[in-house]
Amino acid sequence: MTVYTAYKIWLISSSSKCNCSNTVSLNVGARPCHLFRLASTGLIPELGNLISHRRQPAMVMKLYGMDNFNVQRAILPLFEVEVDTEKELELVKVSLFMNDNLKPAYTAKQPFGLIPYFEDNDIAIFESRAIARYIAEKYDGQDGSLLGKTLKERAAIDQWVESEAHNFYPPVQPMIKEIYWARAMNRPMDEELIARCTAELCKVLDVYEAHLSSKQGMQFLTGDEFTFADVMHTPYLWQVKQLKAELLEPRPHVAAYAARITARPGFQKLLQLNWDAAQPLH
Ligand SMILES: N[C@@H](CCC(=O)N[C@@H](CS)C(=O)NCC(=O)O)C(=O)O
Repeated sequence: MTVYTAYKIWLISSSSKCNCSNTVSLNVGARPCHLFRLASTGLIPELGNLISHRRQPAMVMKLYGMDNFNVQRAILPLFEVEVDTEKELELVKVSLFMNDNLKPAYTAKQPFGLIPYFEDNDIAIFESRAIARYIAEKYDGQDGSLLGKTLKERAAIDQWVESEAHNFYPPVQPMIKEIYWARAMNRPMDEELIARCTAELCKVLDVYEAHLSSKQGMQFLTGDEFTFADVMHTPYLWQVKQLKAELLEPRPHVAAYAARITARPGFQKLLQLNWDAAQPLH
């Protein structure tokens, strides 16, 4: 059974049409996809109206940022569910190199001065994981689900989502950041920081290696299906693969996992996102 064992939908017919009210009880283990399917039959016109906001790209979504891994994490779900990002996503460039993130026009939106920041009509969100979850929820069920179908699946997904934020990200982020900034500023790397982060990251990757090898043929973090937990890990694992491949070599299951998730068409398309064509920040 799914989390949603039943949806009880009160369809109040508009008084201009009739004075009655209809109660429709859907005992279908209903998830949003069931509602979409039912709506598409046209049997209950009011249902179509009720959920139409989830189907219509009333306005394009706006993503503020630049080519960056936290930014990638925020919108990878859009690419996984194959939203037409050329039509439905507008990019606004916030360059960290130009300190755009500290300009009042940006901090008025994102008070911590960090990228990314995201808008969808009247919904405005900062924090990449919150943005990603919003997108995954918005499109949940249209073409499968990144968020899991059962309570058990969702619990496992959430566990690995949290593991990314609290175990994987803390050592990997400063390490990758230091590599990029040292290159961009043409200065020597802080080797002590790199060594410290590498040592911490190795311990974390050992846990991932043990987990991914614990069941035969385990493709993704929670089993055979790519989920939101894998979305969370993709951009920084891609960086580890690119810049610190020697950390993956002794961990074959993590190496295969990293290869698998970063080869997905959605992520490969996301890597092509053209930030040069982004609008400037006003
Ligand atoms: N927890 C935030 C972190 C965002 C973050 O750290 N962004 C970095 C780029 S990777 C940033 O904007 N740094 C600007 C600065 O530190 O001034 C999120 O996930 O959105």
